[in-house]
Amino acid sequence: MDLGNALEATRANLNAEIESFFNSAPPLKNSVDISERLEKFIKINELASGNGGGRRVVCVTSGGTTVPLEQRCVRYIDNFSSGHRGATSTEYFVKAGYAVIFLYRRGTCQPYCRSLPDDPLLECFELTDESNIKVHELYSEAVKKAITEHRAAVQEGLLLKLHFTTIFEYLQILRMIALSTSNLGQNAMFYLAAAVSDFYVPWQSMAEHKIQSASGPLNMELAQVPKMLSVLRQDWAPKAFFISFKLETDSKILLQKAVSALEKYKMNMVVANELSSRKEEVVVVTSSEKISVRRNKDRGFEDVENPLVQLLVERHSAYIESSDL
Ligand code: 9Z3
Repeated sequence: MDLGNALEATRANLNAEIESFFNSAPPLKNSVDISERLEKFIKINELASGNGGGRRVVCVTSGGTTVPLEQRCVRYIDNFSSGHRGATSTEYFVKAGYAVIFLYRRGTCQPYCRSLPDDPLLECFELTDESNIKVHELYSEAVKKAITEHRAAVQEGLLLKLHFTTIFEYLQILRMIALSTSNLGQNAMFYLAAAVSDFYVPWQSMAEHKIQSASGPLNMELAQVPKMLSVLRQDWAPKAFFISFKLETDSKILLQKAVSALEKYKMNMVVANELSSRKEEVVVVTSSEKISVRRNKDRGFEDVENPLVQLLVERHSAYIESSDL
C-alpha cells in the first residue's frame, strides 16, 4: 500500500469510529432547542456589522466532561477543570467584539461571576427587617457589575450559553456548533479549553443499573474516544481558526506534546499549560514560535487570559487578512 492509500485508509477508519461513537451515543434530549438557538445566534451575528462583514464568532469550551459508568448513572469518571479559564476568556472575547458560544460543563464557573463569592445567593443577599431581600453592602458593586455586563452581552446577541455534562453531550453539541458556523468561514474561531476525556465506556456495553459491590473488585475496560479534533478541523469547520489546549502535570513533556498536537490535528495554535502554574503562565505554540504569556499585575494583566485573548485576537485578524488575499 502506498502512503496516499495508507492515509486514506486511516482516515476512513477514523470516520467509521466517529460515526459509530455518534450512532451509539444516547440522543441529546434538547437537540431541537439547541439547534434553534444556535441558528438564531449565528444569523444575528452573520448580519451584524463587523470589520469585513459579519461579526467574529468564537466557540469557547469550558469545564470537564464526565464518563458515566452506568446508564442510570450513579458513578462517573470526571476530567478536572473549574471552568475559570473558559469563563474568564469569554468575558475578554466579548470585550474584544466577538460573539461567544460558551459551551460549558453544568455547575462550573460562569462568565461575569468571577468576583462573586462561592455561594452568591446566600452570601450576597440579606433579609431586611421587613422581610425584603436586599444586596449586602459588601457585594453591591460586584453584583451590579455582573448583572449589567451579563445582560448587555446576552441582549446584544454576544453570548449564547449551552451546557453539557457527559462526553456524549459535549461531542454532539460541539459537532452541531461546528456545522452551524459554516457560513462564517474564517470569522469563526474555536477555543477548546474544556478538559475532554480520552477514554469512555461505550453506551451499549455499559451496565444499565448501579454496579454492585457484592460482586467483588471492579474490572472495567475503557474504549478510546475517537480523535475528533482532526475531523472538527478538516471536515466540520474547515475554514475556522483553531486553538486547542494541552494540559500536563509533568512540565518536561508539556511543550513536546503541544507541538505534536499542533502538527497532528493541524491546529493554528496550541496553548500549553501545566496544572499547578496554569493561572500564572501559558505557552502559546505555533508552527514557528513558542510565546510565553504571563499574568502581570504591573502591566494591568490581572489574569493570564487577558494577554492570551489579546494575542489570539491579533493572530485571528492576521489569519482572516491572509485568507482574503
Ligand atoms: C486546559 O488545559 C485548560 O487550560 C484547563 C483550565 C482545564 C487547565 P480551569 O478550568 O483549568 O481554569 O480550572 N484545557 C484542556 C485540557 C485537555 O483536556 N486537553 C486535552 C489534552 O491535554 C486536549 S483536548 O490532551
